[in-house]
Amino acid sequence: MTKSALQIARAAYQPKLPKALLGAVKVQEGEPTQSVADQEEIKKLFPNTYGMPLLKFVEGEAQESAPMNVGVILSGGQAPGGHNVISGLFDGIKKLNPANKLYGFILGPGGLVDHKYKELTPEIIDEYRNTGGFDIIGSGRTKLEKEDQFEKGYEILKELGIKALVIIGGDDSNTNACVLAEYYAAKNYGVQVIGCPKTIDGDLKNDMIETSFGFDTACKTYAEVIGNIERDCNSARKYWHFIKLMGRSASHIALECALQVQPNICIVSEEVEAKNMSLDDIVTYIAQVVADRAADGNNFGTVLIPEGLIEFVPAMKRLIAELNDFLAENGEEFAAVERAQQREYIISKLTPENAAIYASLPEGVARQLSLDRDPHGNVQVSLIETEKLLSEMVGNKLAEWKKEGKFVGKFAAQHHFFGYEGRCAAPSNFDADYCYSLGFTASMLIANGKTGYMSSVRNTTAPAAEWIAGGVPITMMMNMERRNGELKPVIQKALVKLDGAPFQAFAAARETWAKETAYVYPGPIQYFGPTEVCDQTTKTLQYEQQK
Ligand code: FBP
Repeated sequence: MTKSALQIARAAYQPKLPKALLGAVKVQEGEPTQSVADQEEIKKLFPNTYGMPLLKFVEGEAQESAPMNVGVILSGGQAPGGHNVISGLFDGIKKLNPANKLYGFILGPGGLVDHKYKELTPEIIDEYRNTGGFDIIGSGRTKLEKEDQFEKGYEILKELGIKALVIIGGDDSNTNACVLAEYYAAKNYGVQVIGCPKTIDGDLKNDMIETSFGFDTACKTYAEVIGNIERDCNSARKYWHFIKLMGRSASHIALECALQVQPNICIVSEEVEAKNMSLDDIVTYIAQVVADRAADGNNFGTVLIPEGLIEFVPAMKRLIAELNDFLAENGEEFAAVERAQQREYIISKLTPENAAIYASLPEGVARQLSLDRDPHGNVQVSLIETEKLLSEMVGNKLAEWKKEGKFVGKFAAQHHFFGYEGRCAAPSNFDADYCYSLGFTASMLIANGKTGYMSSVRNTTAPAAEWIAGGVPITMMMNMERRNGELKPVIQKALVKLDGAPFQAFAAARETWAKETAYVYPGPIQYFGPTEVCDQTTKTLQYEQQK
């Protein structure tokens, strides 16, 4: 297979590990833990895995370790560094005993249920060290949540003599990992389950999990390209660039990119919700910045928009909910209405508040809201081209203001959506080191007989040697939430905190960034060179840890 020069050189990179993991390791137990909320309910649901202590690995004495087989699953959206979690896990178990074997389940959790797997040999692992992507075994979004799936999985785990399963995934996959850990513990099956925190969205984090892997590389990749756009924008001085950024719920990616590139505008969904802003409030805010810059002779700028925005606009949320219900009941009648009449038909059926909002939407978006539905009958919000929706509405508002003499400039927009471009980038040094350490730590949790834990590596703004490796009981991160009409134990999703240091830093600077052209051009991720260029963490982590 032909490889790029970078791929060849990067294969030889030896990821850095916390000092405590370099030699023999022993586990130090901390205080027992509690779930973040709803302690009584969660304790009842997880009698075998609730309340376990926090764990930390420290230097210890070398010990014999009996041979064991381990399984690994990649779950959900790709995130840079997944291959390094697997290579760290592989090296960790081989160090314990060279006879240990690692099996990868193919195409996500579905591979466990359908008994599709492959043994990961040293040759396979070496092909994938420090590379992006999840293609070593593939990923998938099958949810592991039913007893018959757990039993099907157990059949193959037993057949392969697998003692522990590592599930690399986001909040939902780790919730399911915890339920599986509890189930196997209750049944005395002797299979441990360990989770690893993955998602570019950055919304799986808490006091003990400082960041999910992949967030660092994905944001740096987007920030590079946004910086390039900013430079183009500042050179040609004729376009407003509307840039949508992945992150299906939380706005961490948009916020981190804003901190890196200092755009003229960044919308943060969590703020929109907290301030009960309408779509028109957002459009007016953007249009005002455009008008103010135009008054200074600057008919150009950049706007960052988080992917999940629409669902955080309270009025849009209500509209979407009514549309979902209405079309679920009246889908056939709607389908029979002539295409040209469909918009009017819907307007006539909605409550006045929602009808007014629906009527104000550009044709394309209104159509998307009434047509594109997922198999559960819900609108596919991620398909809505929010960047086009906003620029069109801003354009309309500016045209009105022009007539009133409130806008004197020109407005021409370009649109971008950055998501898939960053999810499989070659991991930055941070993600390469962090992921390798997470995988290695998972092997230590397994060796110490632990189950229901998430691998944790902390103190991540310090040099890797000073990182703290350990384990966090997954039940500690849980609370009860309503899902599909039922109360369920789930890991609490971490949204952007409006009183947190990253948002506060952004809020303090945004007025200046709006008016002035204060762009920062981060350039591409550097894999070789001085540590201050190659090993820097995200701004989010730096602000959160105030370094
Ligand atoms: P995970 O939460 O599974 O890590 O996936 C995150 C994500 O990349 C979102 O940012 C995005 O909305 C979604 O996946 C896209 O999903 P798909 O890969 O199914 O198109």
